[in-house]
Formats: sequence, C-alpha cells, structure tokens
Amino acid sequence: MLTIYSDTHRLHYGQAELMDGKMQPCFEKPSRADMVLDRVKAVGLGEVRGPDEFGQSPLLRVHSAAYVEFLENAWKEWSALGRSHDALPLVWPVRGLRTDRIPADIDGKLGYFAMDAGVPITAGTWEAIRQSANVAMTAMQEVANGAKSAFALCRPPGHHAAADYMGGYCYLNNAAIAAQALLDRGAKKVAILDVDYHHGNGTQSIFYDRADVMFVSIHGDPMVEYPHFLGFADEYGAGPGFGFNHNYPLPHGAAWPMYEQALADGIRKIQAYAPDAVVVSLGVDTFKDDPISQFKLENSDYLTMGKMIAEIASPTLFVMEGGYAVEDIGVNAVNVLLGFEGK
Ligand code: OKP
Ligand code: ZN
Repeated sequence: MLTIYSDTHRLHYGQAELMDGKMQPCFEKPSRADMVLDRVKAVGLGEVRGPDEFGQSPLLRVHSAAYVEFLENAWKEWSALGRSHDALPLVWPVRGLRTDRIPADIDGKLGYFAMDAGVPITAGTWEAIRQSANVAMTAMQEVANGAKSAFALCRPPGHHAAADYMGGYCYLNNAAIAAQALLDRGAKKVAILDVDYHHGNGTQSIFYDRADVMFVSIHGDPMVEYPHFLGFADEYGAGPGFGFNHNYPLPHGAAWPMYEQALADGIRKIQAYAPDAVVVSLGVDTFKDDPISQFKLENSDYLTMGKMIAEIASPTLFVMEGGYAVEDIGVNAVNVLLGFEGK
C-alpha cells in the first residue's frame, strides 16, 4: 500500500493544552507521525511519497471561505499584537450570544471559529494543516485513479473540524476533504468509517444532510466522553441525508468483543449502501494504553479490524486521525493496514 507523508507536520507543535485543570504538554505531537512512518518502513508496507499541491479549492468544498481565511491569517494577527505563545481561544458564542457577525479582533475570531481550546495555532500551523490536507488529497488521487487502497499519514488530524470551526486538535477535515474530492472526481457514493475513539463531530456535521456520503462512527459515548455534544445513537441524518448517519457510542472500558459487534454492524450498513469508495478515519486511540481514552483494544485487534474493513470490498483511503500512546501508535495503525491487505 502506498503511504503519503510530509515532514511539514513538524511545523505544528503546540506548547501546551489545558486538561484536568492544568496546562500539560500537548498529546498531539510530532513524534506520533514519526512512529507511524517508522512502522510503515519497518514492515515494508510499500512506497512512501510526498504530497502534491492541490491549493485551496478542495478545502473550500467543505470549509467556509471565512474559516479558511481565518486559519491562514490567525498567527499573523495574533503575533502582530506582540504575543509569542500559542494562539488559543477563550470565549465562545454559546446559547443566546450572537453568531451573525464575525468579530474583528483575533480573540473574538478564535472563539468564533473554535469549539474548544484544544487547538493551538502556532507560526507553522497553517503550513502544516495545509500539507496535511494535501497528504489526504494525494492519497485520495491514488484511489480515484484505481488503487485498491492508500494511506494518508496525516498530522494534525481532522475529524473534529467542521465547515467553519476547529476543535480537538483538528483544523482542516482531511477525511471530509478527501471524500468530497472523490465525489468531485466521479464517485456517486462515498462511505466514511470513523474508528477513532472520539466521535467525528466535524465529519458528521459536514455531511449530515446529504445522501451521497454515509458517515459511520464507533466511539466513546458522548454522555461521558469528548466531544460531549454530538455522536449519540439517535443522530440518523437530516432531510435527504436521513438514514445515512450511524453512530455507535460505546461505554468506557469497551474491549474487542463489544467493539467488534459495533464494527460489524457499521460495516453491514456500509455494504448495504454499496459505496464507490470508503474513507477510513483511522484513529488508534481505542488502544488499551491510550493516555486520554477509555477503550481496551489490543495490538492484534487492529489486524482483525483491517480484515473486517477489507470485507467491504471497496477502494479504501485510510486517513490518519488520533492515537496518543506513542509507543504503540505505529504498530496499531499499520496493523489495520496489514490486516486490510490480508497479512
Ligand atoms: C482528537 B482525536 C480528555 C480531553 C479530550 C480533546 C481530545 C481530542 C481528540 N479528557 N481533549 O479525536 O483523537
Ligand atoms: Zn480521537
């Protein structure tokens, strides 16, 4: 399987995130991608190539122009005030506050375009997220051109990012951008299977009212897990999209037997949909030792996961999302790819 990877991800490295009431080193860090790349090479998964340049048009197919412009300029506006630490939002337009005007100053903009404070913007963030989307697009192109599969080793991840907001370490929604690009290249139906531990709220919201993208997600129950405010089982889609969204919230402590049932059911939904291509939002924070997650998957479960995904028998684009047990992220992510290839 071809892997697309860019070193540019290194330009995005937040200094700290607020968790459990204290500032801590960011869990979403460059070594995550290094470990996955090392494992891709160690097992000889296949060729590794850099991304091509796709410009802004594929981003604008899923994100608003105002949001993309904000991402591009945020660091400039922040640093122009003499600030040198990471830009972080601190105020949000919740119930009853106005969202009909975009603030002019950077503190207002950060809140307007974010769902939480887990999205530091640094000097290199724009270049890193742009290239992360290019990585997804380049791997997408391979699948559009007839490859059975490809692996987009994206960093930072994307599935919490919606049309006009960032959140949960995510800025541009790489999987959504790739899915839309597959449609733009002639696919009639694309299914997105999100196996990251956290619900892919951004991806769901982008395609919620559409029948040409089915979204299936297995994740920690939002009653007790981030992102808290989306990802429940009764979210089936809206309007023409009704019946094309399927959430499988699972309790803390869920191990493979319970996970497998949800995955098998989600895969049946995708098979019945008969998509022209599948995009897998590949997060491996379902691992038992993940420092911020509460599922109990083992290294070998990821091989089985890959085998099950292969049974969909559709061209498949894997897009890297979360996974914070850095020692195991490479083994787990690449096990899914090896399992898919029947190894
Ligand atoms: C990004 B991805 C947990 C705090 C969670 C944000 C998690 C973002 C995960 N107590 N903070 O889905 O892996
Ligand atoms: Zn996650």
